[in-house]
Amino acid sequence: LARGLGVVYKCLGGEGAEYDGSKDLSAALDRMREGVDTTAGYIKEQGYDLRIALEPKPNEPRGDILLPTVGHALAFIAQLEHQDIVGLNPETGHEQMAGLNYTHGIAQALWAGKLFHIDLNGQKSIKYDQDLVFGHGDLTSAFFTVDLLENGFPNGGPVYEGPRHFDYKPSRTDGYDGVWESAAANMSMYLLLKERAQSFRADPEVQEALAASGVGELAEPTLAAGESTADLLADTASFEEFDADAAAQRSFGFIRLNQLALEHLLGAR
Ligand SMILES: [Mn+2]
Repeated sequence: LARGLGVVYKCLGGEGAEYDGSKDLSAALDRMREGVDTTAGYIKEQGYDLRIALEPKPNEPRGDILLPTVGHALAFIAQLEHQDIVGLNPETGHEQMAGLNYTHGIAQALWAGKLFHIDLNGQKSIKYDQDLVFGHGDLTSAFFTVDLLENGFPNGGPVYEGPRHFDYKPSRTDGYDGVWESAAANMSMYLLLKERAQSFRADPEVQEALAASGVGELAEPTLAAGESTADLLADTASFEEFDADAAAQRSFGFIRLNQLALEHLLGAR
């Protein structure tokens, strides 16, 4: 399934099982690996400008789909011969059907250089695949998804440069006009959240709260440049003389930071 920008093959979203005794899971994974590698090898052999993006999903239509989440798919890709042209197309609702955090999922795919494409939509917790308009499910999660896609990680790092794509279904209760209106609603929600996320990042109070929460400190490596594990062991400040009580005095202010995010999301700032 060609989807533009060299991304193809929204695949393996339906292969699974109802009955564990009916499957040899090791052989099933071998066959999936063979299938993807054969296709990827053919793409290279023909010189096509195509890449493969796997779209994980935990269930539906099968009771248990193989490669149910972003994490499973990343581990599968690491076993491939042609892993350089195989990545992910994570869908908002699919991760949320597994009770997982979609923003965390795409963040790890981005960190691994595997976020080839995205399917944005809305889902209300663990149930059937709803494919609602983006933002019409978990709105707070949608805000942080757009914040990551548009503003990147707080301390820099890989940036998503692929299409902003929606995979939703118009509601059966809407008429033909509603099909177009709901398609526009996805784009409108994304642009509204983009404006809100930019307002969040630009707020000096947010910048100060991010610093107080130690978000910048996360970018500091454990070992300084040139420092060895022997140096670390010799440094008594990191264990023997570490003052746990003093460290426990620090308040990280995560709730204040989250409240600031929600106030920006609601347009109260
Ligand atoms: Mn999809």
